Amino acid sequence: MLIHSKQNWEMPARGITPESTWRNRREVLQSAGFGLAGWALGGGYAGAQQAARPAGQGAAGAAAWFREGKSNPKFNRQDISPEAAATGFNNFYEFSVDKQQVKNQVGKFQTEPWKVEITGLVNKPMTLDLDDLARRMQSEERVYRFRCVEAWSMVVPWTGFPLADLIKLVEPKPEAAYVRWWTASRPKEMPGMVSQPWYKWPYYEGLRMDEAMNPLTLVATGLYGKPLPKQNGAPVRMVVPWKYGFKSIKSVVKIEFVRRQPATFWNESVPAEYGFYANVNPGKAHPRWSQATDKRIPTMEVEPTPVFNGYAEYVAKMYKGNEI
Ligand SMILES: Nc1nc2c(c(=O)[nH]1)N[C@H]1C(S)=C(S)[C@@H](COP(=O)(O)O)O[C@H]1N2
Ligand SMILES: [Mo]
Repeated sequence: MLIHSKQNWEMPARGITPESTWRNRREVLQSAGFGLAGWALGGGYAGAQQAARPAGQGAAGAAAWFREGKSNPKFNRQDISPEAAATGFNNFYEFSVDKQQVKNQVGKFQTEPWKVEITGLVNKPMTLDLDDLARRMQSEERVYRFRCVEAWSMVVPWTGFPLADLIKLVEPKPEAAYVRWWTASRPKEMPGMVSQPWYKWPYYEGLRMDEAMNPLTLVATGLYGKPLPKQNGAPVRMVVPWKYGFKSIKSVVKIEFVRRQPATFWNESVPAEYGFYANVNPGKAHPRWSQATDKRIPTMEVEPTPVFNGYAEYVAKMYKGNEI
């Protein structure tokens, strides 16, 4: 992200999978009502998904705990990125800094069984496994724009539930003002931890309590109607769509409610370049590049970056304007 001057987000044309390859054959066959034109014009994923699978029915071959959830029409879009882009072009430094290699380095990563410990300033600390999460939380599908600080973007259909629902379950104490979380630390399964010992592993992130409670903040367990692939942060990750992608921590094992603003991985590594808040702001350049536009993966089409990544109506009221 910061050490390499070469912009490795430049995805070579040969790395782009044609739509016909990534599209699931079963979905194609079953979505007779959705012709090729529908796919090409956008909306193909959601449309075919609805036609192919009644709501609530799991994707074929999915993990037993996984519940797909209904599409939330409030958070839907027609410009969903190809699945192969979202699952083949990843930032997950525990495995590799090469975005197109992450998916080839996750083979040893054991994501089931999995436990998430919730601790700190709460009345009901608890440890939940994937079945508990699926049983106690109501999942839905939301299509969010995703904006990396490196000036690329995607549009991704996540399956998940609002973090606020989980927070209500554990009953934070009044003095809990921030939430922090950690990624699993498994050097034997995560080759990037070993090859890059200079980073402050394990990866850690956090939010202010009102940000964590914001209805947009999602705990994701799936994407494209299936359980999260390992390279996207299986089995459970955060998605904070109005902030730069590095706030959306992957493969979370621990959540803690605390009094003070927690340190975060990238802010502690390079404070001048990556803030705690990291709200998407096209008007504020990164020290080394403009944030005014971004490139959509995989077409590399340049688009203006919207304020708060397009979610100002939900989040602008939380800020005074001096948070970075
Ligand atoms: N544990 C962990 N979480 C992480 C990262 C990481 O390196 N390690 N990278 C972040 C960054 S910089 C981005 S852009 C997103 C990428 O998510 P994606 O691969 O699902 O698109 O994950 C974020 N979460
Ligand atoms: Mo990122």
